[in-house]
Amino acid sequence: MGPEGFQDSHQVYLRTAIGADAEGWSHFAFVRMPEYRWGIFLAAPEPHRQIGFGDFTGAPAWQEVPGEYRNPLRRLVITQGDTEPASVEQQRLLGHSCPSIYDLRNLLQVNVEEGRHLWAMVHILHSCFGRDGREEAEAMLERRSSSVDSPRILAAFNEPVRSWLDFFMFTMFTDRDGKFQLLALSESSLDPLSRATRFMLQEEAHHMFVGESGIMRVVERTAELMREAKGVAEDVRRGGGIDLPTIQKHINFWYSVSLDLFGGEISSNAANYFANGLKGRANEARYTEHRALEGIYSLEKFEGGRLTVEEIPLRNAMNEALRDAYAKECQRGVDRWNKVIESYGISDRLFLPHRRFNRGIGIYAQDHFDPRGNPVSGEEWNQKRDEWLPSRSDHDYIDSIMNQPILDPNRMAHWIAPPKRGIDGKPWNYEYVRTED
Ligand code: BYC
Ligand code: FE
Ligand code: FE
Repeated sequence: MGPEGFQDSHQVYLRTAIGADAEGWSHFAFVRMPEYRWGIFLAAPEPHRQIGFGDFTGAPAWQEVPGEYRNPLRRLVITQGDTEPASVEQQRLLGHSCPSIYDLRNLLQVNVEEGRHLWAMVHILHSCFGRDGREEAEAMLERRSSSVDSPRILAAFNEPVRSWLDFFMFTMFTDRDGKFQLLALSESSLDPLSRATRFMLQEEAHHMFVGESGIMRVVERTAELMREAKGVAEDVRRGGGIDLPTIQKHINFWYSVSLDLFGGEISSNAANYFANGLKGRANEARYTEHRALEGIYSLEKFEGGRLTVEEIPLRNAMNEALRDAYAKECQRGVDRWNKVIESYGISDRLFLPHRRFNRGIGIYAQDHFDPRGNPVSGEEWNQKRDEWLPSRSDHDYIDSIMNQPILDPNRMAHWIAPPKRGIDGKPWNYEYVRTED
C-alpha cells in the first residue's frame, strides 16, 4: 500500500533518521524506496523523568504500562499508529501527477517517514502490550483508508486525497493535527511513548513545511495569473491556474475535517487521559499549574437555535484547548499566504472557516453553519454546499490541469510557482529522483 511507481528503478534523494544523539539525527542520500531504513528511534532519555501533569504530578514516569491504564493507553497508541499508514494509502497515487521532481521527492519523503511513524507505534504495541499489542499491530495492517468493511479509525483518514492541492492541504492541516497530538502524547507518563513521539515531531516539521509552502506557491502562481488577467478571477482558470475561490473551498474542507480530529469539545475521555497522566496538553511546561482541577473553559454552544456560553471544567475541555492552539497556528499560515496575495496588489483574502462549519464530531455536528459560523437551514446548506466545499466540477477542473507528471527537473507545472530553494542546500531543479541506468 506504499506509493505507486518510483519503487524499483528509481533512486530518491531522501532524509533518513539515524539516531537521537547530538551529532545530528538524520542524513541525506540517494536510496531506492524499498531500501529505505525504518529505524526505531526514541528521543534521548531524560534521567529521573517525572510525571508532568494530572493527578500523579511529580511521581516517576512509567517505563512499563500500569495494568489499570492498559486499555486507554493501548487505544491512544492504536489511534495514533492507525493514521500513519492511512496517510500513505491516501497519497499513494500522487506520484503520477507530480508538479515537479522537487515535489515528487517531498511526497516520497513524507510517505517514508509516515511509514516509520507506523513502525514506531507498532514497536510500542509489541514491546509494551504483549499479545494483544501484537494482535492490534496486525489489525493495523488490515484496515485500509476508505475501505467499506475495514476503514481507518478517524474520519479524515478515510477522505480521498485526490490531487496535489488536497495533498498540500492535508500536510498543512491534517499533519498539523498530528503535530499537536504528538505534542500532547510526548507529555505522557508512559516514557517509551513520550520518547517515541518526541522523535517523530522532528520529522513532522518538514511535512507541515511541504503543506504550507506548497499552498503558498499555488497562491503565488494564482496571484501572478490574476495580475496578468487584470484581476479577473475567472481568467485564472483560463490561464491554467487554480482560482482563489477553489483554494478557499479546499481550505474549508481540510481545515474542518482536521478540526474533527481533536475529538469532542466536552470529553470525559480527554479528562481521564489528563487526570491519569496518559495524554497532556501541548507544551505542558509552559503552564504554571499542572493539575487543571480548578480551571474552567467558556464554550460557545448552539442550542434551541441560539448561541449560548457554557462554562465547563477545564479537564473536560482538553480537546478544545488543544484545538485552540492548533487554530492559532493555522491562522499564522493563512496570514502568510495573504501577504503574498497582498504583494500582488490584489484585495481578495483567504481565511479559515469558522470552527462550527462542516463539523462531523462534537457539539456543532448536528447543525449546519456557513463558513463564517452563522447557522443556516439544511435547505440552505444543500443549496450552498458547492460554493463552500469543493464541487464535482472543481475536482474535474483540477484533474484536468494535473493530468500528467512533470519529470524534467527543470520544469514546474503551470499551476504552481517554483520554491525559493531546494532541499538540503541543493537548487530546486536538482535531480532529486533519478532513474537507475
Ligand atoms: N473521527 O471523547 P471524544 C497524525 C470518536 S494525526 C472518528 O470526543 P476523544 C497524522 C472517539 O474515538 C494525529 N471518530 O474523543 C497526520 C470516541 O469514540 P467512542 C493522530 C472520532 O477520545 C497526518 C467518540 O468519537 N493521533 O498523526 O477525546 C499524517 C467520542 O470521543 C473522531 C491521535 O489522534 C474522528 N475525527 O478524542 C499522518 C492521538 N474523533 O469511544 C499522521 C490519539 C473522535 O465513542 N487519539 N472520535 O467509540 C486521541 O487522543 C483521541 O482518540 C482523539 C479523540 C483526540 C482522536
Ligand atoms: Fe506521522
Ligand atoms: Fe506527518
